[in-house]
Amino acid sequence: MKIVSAEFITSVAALPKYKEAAERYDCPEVCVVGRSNVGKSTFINCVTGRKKLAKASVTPGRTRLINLFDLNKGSLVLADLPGYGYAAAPKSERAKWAELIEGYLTSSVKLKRVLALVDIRHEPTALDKQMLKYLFVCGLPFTVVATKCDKLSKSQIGKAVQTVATSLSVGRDNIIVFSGVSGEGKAQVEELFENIAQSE
Ligand SMILES: Nc1nc2c(ncn2[C@@H]2O[C@H](COP(=O)(O)OP(=O)(O)O)[C@@H](O)[C@H]2O)c(=O)[nH]1
Ligand SMILES: [Mg+2]
Repeated sequence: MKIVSAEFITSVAALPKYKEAAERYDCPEVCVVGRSNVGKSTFINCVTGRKKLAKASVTPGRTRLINLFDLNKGSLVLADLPGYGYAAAPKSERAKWAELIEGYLTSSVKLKRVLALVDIRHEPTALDKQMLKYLFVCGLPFTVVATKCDKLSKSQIGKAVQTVATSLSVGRDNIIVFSGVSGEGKAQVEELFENIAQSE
């Protein structure tokens, strides 16, 4: 699915507000999770072709909200979730984010796929592994997006993908190698969105 239109719907800071917002649309939903600074906003901007749709920031941990975007006028909703693992955040705040993310993941009836972003350059973090385990336990379909691949050479990418696959116990075919800079992997994401949008 080529994304020909992408529009910001709303930002919500709490689950009841999310549910209220979700009642107003009737299409499958895909969400983006990952630690703060992994490249979630950049991913959304690249995939939608709109450079400033999701705010990509140099200061990590700024997104404390679920941001909802409409793709192709009611074909698909994309949810940008708050990043986890921002160490500088106060513990109470981190707990609040975890509650929001977990609440969303377990109660969104429209959610059809979770895109779990990891940095291809690094071994997935303990929190990445925890997230993947959580998705698995909840029975939520997910695809791993290994991002920032423009930072590695071709041969390094092959090795790095294997590391990610092993570390997260997922098959290589469930990993999309992606770069928000070069656009690598964008076609695969479009194909995925197409399948999800048509599954309704
Ligand atoms: N080279 C490169 N940098 C990226 C990529 N994706 C994100 N970044 C950079 O990583 C930082 C965090 O990105 P952002 O999208 O704000 O991450 P978020 O916190 O997960 O939303 C920014 O400085 C981005 O420019 C990528 O694919 N390649
Ligand atoms: Mg962001």
